[in-house]
Amino acid sequence: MSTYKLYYFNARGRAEVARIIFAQAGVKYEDIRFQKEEWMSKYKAESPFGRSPYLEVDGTKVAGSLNIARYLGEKFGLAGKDNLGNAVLGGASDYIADIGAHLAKMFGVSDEEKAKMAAEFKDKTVPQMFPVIQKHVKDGHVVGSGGKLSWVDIQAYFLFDIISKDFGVNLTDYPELQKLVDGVASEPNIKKWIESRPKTDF
Ligand SMILES: N[C@@H](CCC(=O)N[C@@H](CS)C(=O)NCC(=O)O)C(=O)O
Repeated sequence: MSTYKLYYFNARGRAEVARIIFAQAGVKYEDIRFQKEEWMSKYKAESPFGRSPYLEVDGTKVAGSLNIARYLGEKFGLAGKDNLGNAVLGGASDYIADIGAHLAKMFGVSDEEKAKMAAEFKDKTVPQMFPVIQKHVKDGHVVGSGGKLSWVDIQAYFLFDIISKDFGVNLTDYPELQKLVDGVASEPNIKKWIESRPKTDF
């Protein structure tokens, strides 16, 4: 049995998909959370590329939030139905990350600028990108897994849940995405984690 340590700020952010995967798989890990000061004075130098999150598996450090999610998904049976399925899922993951990149740009800008960017995201990006990703979701699962829960469903759930709650995007206009979000949120292990996880601003 491997030993896992996940390092990130005390936030959901880019580490939360990995945490939800651990919760779903019922696998124990150390959820190491630091403040900005500790990041700068200690963890940044210890991380593989000076960025977080990073995951330590039996002493080996792995970087990149989606790379970590894919590694854990494949290890814990939350992956594609075969190699080709993994590749199909990977393409959807990439596109979902492109949607998420629009939100990441809103960090650290003024409130006024953020409001402008959020309105543009809701009015332009969502109608452009949501119909495209929705075509790759069938019966509440991103295509590629053979109709079962995958790490990309969890990635999609995490992002679409934020978009609907914090950006006022009505997912009922995108029924497959709504079904995916509801399905992932109602997985018993995930539900338990969401109810019990540390409360943070983002
Ligand atoms: N592509 C990377 C991006 C990692 C990243 O930008 N992490 C930020 C936190 S969300 C970070 O480490 N910032 C602190 C720093 O660069 O010193 C990933 O997805 O893991």
